[in-house]
Amino acid sequence: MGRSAVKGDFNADNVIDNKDLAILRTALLSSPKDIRYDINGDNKVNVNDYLRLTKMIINQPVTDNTNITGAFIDDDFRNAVYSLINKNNSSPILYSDVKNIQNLNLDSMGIKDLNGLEYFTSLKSLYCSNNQLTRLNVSKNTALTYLSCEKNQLTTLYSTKDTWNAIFYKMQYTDSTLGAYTGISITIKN
Ligand SMILES: [Ca+2]
Ligand SMILES: [Ca+2]
Repeated sequence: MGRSAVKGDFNADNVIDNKDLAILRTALLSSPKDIRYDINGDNKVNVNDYLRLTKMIINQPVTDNTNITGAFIDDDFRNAVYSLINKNNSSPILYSDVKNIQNLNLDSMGIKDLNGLEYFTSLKSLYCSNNQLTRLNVSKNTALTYLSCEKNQLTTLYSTKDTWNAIFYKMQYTDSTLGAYTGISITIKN
């Protein structure tokens, strides 16, 4: 266990994330229990510390320096982002790397999951046709006005009211002449 100024940062890499949870999980299984793993300050090391650390990780405010690499669970999407931001794939992807990106062209890249897209908070147009997406969540991309996502296996689309009402977007799903979206479940989150 290293030293870090960040509470719960057991591997001392200055972020609290799933790696620290994994270390805590191991600590919970060992005996006697090391009091340094007492996250909630009750002088006991148990599942409540695991729950507290999980909550701390989820509730972390996103800043420019937030390391969002772990959000990109799809290798092809993550590699596309690396090439877009001109970083090599041993560097962390930070929120500041993607937050100002307005256009994303991900056509025909074999992508199965666009987790991580939620950090593209300035995104105006998204092209992600000809991939293997089964769900698409653009509910955090509130600047989005254009979406092209045909030729996937989409069954679920999450959007927001404002984005949904943007021209060139709703039209794709309501104009039956486009026809490709029969059976898709659309969830409007606000
Ligand atoms: Ca850590
Ligand atoms: Ca505790």
